[in-house]
Amino acid sequence: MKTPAIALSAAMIVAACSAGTTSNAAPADTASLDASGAQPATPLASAPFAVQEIARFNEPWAMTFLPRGKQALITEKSGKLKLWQEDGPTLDVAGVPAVAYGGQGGFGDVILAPDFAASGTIYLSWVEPGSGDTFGAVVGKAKFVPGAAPRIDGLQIIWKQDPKVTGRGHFSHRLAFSPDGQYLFIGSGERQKFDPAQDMKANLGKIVRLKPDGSVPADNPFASEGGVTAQIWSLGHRNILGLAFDGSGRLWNQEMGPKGGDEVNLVEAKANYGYPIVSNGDHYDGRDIPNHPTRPEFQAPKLWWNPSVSPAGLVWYDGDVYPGWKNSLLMGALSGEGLVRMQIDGDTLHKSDRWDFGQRIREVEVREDGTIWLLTDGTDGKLLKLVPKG
Ligand SMILES: [Ca+2]
Ligand SMILES: [Ca+2]
Repeated sequence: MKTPAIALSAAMIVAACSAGTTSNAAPADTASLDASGAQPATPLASAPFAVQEIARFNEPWAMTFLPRGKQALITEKSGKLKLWQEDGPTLDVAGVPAVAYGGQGGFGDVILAPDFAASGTIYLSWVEPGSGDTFGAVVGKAKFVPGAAPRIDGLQIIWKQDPKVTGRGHFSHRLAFSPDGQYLFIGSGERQKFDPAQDMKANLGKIVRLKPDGSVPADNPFASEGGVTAQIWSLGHRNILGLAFDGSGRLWNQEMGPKGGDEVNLVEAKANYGYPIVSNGDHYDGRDIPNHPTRPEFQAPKLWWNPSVSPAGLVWYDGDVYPGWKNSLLMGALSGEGLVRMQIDGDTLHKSDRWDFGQRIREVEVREDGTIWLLTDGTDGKLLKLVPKG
């Protein structure tokens, strides 16, 4: 969809004004920007932070801080789990599974169990091969054992993508626990196969909801149907690369659209987000996919981007370190080479900032001290700290 010239010029004025603002309230004239696919990027020079390089990793994919934030676990796509230490060397964590590395696949997400302080349990996702030339993402839990030679013990697979299919794209395999610690949510991509996102006999193109041991909660919306259908929380998703709960306990996801149409959605039980029947993007070969407004029975995104920014990573921010950022969602961008901030305003999201890093951002995390840390993409991927400007 072509952006009307009048909307774009309004967007540029908003972007120019937002650099110096410290207000949580979005000006009324952001409405046209929020309702369009547009969001101009702002140079880093005007950002309320400086960017500090901390360390480098080989194709880092995801990270999570350990309690107190002096250490972090970082996955590398080719199959390593690293323990980064602020006051010590970065160490390899032993005992990790073999991963099917290639295309978009390999090691995926890493998160802490809600009871990590007592149990040491972590959750990991990765890609495993199936029969023939097929692949699928899996999720496992294990105990993290710290020390000079850190390792994981008792790795147990608790979930698998079903069915395994050919190709090495759109695994998603992003993980998030509900704030009450009772439910594990998994983003499961449609594996570049389109129709599985609407197929209730496949758990591809879905967000699934499990108990921490991988069993299906009795109150899942399709629990009575059994099989992988019982796992499904929401459907019609494409390639989910970020899940985050906000302070109200609501789940948000971002997902890559096809050619255009990247989305941020408010995730609701039983809701159908419409892919591949509708998208504000279109097929890469130029064939049309009807836009969301043509089929109001599907849940429309709260925000969307066209051209694509290629979202990666999503966190909810509630700190005070960067003025005016309280109650925001922060999302990395791969092709968009930057960081997107979205202010939450009730059920509305605003395109509040888009900072131009000139580097593909793969992952976003918040440390206990309220500072934001990023991973850049690629074989010389960087761990970056956003140091607030005084
Ligand atoms: Ca993370
Ligand atoms: Ca379309």
